[in-house]
Amino acid sequence: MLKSASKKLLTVGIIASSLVFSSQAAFAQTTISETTNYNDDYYVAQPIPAYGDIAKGTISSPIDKDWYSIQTGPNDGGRTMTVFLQNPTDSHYIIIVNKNDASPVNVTYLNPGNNNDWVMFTTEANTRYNFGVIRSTNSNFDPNAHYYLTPNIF
Ligand SMILES: [Ca+2]
Ligand SMILES: [Ca+2]
Repeated sequence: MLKSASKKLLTVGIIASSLVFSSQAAFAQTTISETTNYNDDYYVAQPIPAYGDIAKGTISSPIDKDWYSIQTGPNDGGRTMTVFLQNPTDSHYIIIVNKNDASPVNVTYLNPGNNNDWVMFTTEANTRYNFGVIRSTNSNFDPNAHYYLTPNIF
């Protein structure tokens, strides 16, 4: 009786650890740090390697702009991309989105009125999406506090 109970526990334990391993593999995230001074416009955007990766940077002056980009693949047409910007507590930065050579993108704001900015739009295949992080008008900025920008696709 005792033997079969511990066998069962062992089995549950193995399943639980394989779930942990597989979810870690599925959600592995790379964090890239901004390349200081060379990211102030969309045409020098810093590539984010993969959906779910995190770009980490700072707004270092009132007019600092930080651009990042991600490239969609041939099968990504008609999907939904979200871009989440986690801001420092006392600073409100916003996301600007355009595509390729500054073509406009219609975005929906998912978190209006809150400090973190979060946008959503429908993707086209084989397209470079550019994300600018800028200080919102009249917002404080903190050159020592990081923001974290994450694009995801669904
Ligand atoms: Ca910066
Ligand atoms: Ca910059």
